Amino acid sequence: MQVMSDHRFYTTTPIYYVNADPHVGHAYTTIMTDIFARHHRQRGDDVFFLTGTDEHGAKIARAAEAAGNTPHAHADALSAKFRDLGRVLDASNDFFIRTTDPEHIAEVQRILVLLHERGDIYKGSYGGWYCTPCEGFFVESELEEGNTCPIHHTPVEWLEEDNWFFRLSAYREQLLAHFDAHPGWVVPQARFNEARKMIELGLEDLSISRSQISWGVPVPWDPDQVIYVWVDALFNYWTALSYGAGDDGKKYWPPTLQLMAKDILKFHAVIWPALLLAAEIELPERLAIHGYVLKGGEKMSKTTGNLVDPFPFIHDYGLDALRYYLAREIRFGDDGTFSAEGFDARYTGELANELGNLLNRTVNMIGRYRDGVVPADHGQDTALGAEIAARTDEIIAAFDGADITRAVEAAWVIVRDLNRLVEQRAPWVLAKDPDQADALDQVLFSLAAGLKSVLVLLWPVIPTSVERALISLGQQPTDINLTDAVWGDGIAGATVTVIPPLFPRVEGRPE
Ligand code: ME8
Repeated sequence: MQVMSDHRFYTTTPIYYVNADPHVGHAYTTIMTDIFARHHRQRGDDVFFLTGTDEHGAKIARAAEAAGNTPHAHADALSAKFRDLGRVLDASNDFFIRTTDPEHIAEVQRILVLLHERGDIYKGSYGGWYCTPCEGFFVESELEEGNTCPIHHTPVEWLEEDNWFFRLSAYREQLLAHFDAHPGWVVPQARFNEARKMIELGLEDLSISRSQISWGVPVPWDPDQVIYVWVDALFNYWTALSYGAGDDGKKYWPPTLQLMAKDILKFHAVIWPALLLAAEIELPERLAIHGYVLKGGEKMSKTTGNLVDPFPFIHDYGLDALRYYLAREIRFGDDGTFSAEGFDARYTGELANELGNLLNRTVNMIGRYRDGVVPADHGQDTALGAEIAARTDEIIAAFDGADITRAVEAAWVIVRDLNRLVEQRAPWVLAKDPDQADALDQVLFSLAAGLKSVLVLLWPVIPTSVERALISLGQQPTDINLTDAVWGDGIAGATVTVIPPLFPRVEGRPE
């Protein structure tokens, strides 16, 4: 088992638009990224986890106007909501970037000047169908019936202006070569193929400035124009390190794993690497593209109005229930449905009945039969120890394959094995027969040891519950490292304490 490393791990969420309140879709990416970040910290990696808000562009300017506010004041208020959501979600991000940060603006301008000087930016005029919710152009063939956006299903607008252009088309060959040399750089494979196809079919140069809006980063050599919001936004992953990660922040470059949903695949898998190639900056190692959280069969979004507010679920069931449900229910990479019934079923059936009860029974039996002290190992359950080692390797491999759901499933196999152990060995029967004292010791040891291992493995997903449970098992839940998941480590002789249920019964549930 490889658990120590001297690797850096730089992971990012998209920076979210401040046009509307956060919803479960945003919570999903932030939680998944947090799970990766925590897992890598457990491996001893030097982790930097970045999230933040995307605050410029027509979409934000319009939202501010509709709210009767200035874009700046509007962005301040909404950005604070995203920052607060991160705190509520227990996101362990190391920095929160705002694209209105002066340091970000200065660095984006510096890079643009560089690209301009190198001849990668030129003046031209452009007419095209623009979707403001996407902040992107579409060609006619991509539109849906009635000139509507294929992502938002809302009308697009014809936009024509003199702009600055980035020679995206000039990077076609280099991009294809990068895809071919790095087959795992976009996962899952279907998204890799989709992005490669977009490049193969040909790329048009990209309009990277706007003259008709003023809410943005000014083009340094042409202050009548502002930089296209996506160019400004994409560079956040780079600029944040220059002022948000300490003096040697750039040691984290390039990003190890960038998460996002498939709606912004083209921006990240085509435009982003081309901009980096032009700026002669090393490309990210991997983009992990996840699916949509659906409600009623549709992507949850402001435009469709089918938003789920995460707060009532956190209030009623606790944060870890939300983290667990999203990681387990929605197969990472695929679309998945959020439903209050499904949420309740996983909470009650798995968290409360399988994990919570297991801890409760184990601690109670150690209390009753062994005065609250975990007995010594008699070496009869090495098969269970081997099973835990194998599952730990499986979890590491699942994370390396960007498959959070498989990692949770692998940990849950251990939870179920331990429940089976209780039923098969029936400690309450062994306790009645003094000749079975060693057998009782063994089962109580194995339950405590197995629980400790699986809790350590589940820590990235349900950190608060795991910390409480470890305390109940007489452990110190600081610096929870993957090496702590090794079978039997530091558990014999520990004094256990009964705690209130980890996942208490919930009466009623949010809609
Ligand atoms: O696109 N299911 O911001 P955004 C899953 N500012 N994930 C979802 C989701 C859903 N229903 N809804 C939102 C932007 N997300 C740009 C990004 S990055 C340089 C600029 C998540 O507020 C998912 O990660 O529209 C998606 O890609 C992102 O929020 C879009 O957030």
